[in-house]
Amino acid sequence: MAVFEGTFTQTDHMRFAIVIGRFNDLVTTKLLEGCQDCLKRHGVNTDPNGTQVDYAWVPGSFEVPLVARQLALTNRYDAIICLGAIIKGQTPHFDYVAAEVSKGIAATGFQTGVPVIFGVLTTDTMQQALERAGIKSNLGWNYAMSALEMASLMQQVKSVNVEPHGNQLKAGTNPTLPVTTMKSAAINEAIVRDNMT
Ligand code: INI
Repeated sequence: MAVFEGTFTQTDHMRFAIVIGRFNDLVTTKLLEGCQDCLKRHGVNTDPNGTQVDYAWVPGSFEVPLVARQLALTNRYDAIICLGAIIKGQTPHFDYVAAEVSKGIAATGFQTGVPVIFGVLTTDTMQQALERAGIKSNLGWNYAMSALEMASLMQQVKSVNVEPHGNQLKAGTNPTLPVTTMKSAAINEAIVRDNMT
């Protein structure tokens, strides 16, 4: 059997997209700098005119998942890094934006099979955000590390051949559905049955 683990080398063939929210750009531009620094030091050419990294600026964090998804669907990228800064204000806006962004980013990864990195800071104050974007540390660096690791890991996992035995289909089951989907379909049917009785 095997152990799959991402590496941080052999990056010359990798392609990334970085989606950045302009809202609180004092913070997001710093996260972007941290991200670029990390990618560069791992051999990635971060020049927007180069062949390895594309950049997309959006108005705020709320718009990040939509653009990330569209980019993921192109099949052009090994990983997508989403950067934003959501800072608690006097209104409940923070909670709405934060909830939608985190769900949207997670869904984008699941739906497309492309690693999508959650690089959106959620803090109570601007001071806390700045501390995480360069004053104490720069989490932009960490987000880029996650992107490198996931890009490498997914390449390995995708290259695994499907075994003819193991998850074998039983006679009479729908061969067009993956086994996991079949299981959840069976669970859904059971829930519907239970609710009807
Ligand atoms: N966008 C952010 O990225 N961070 C915030 O803190 C924020 N707050 O608090 O309002 C924010 N709002 C804008 C939002 O992301 C959308 O751009 C806007 O609502 C238009 O859809």
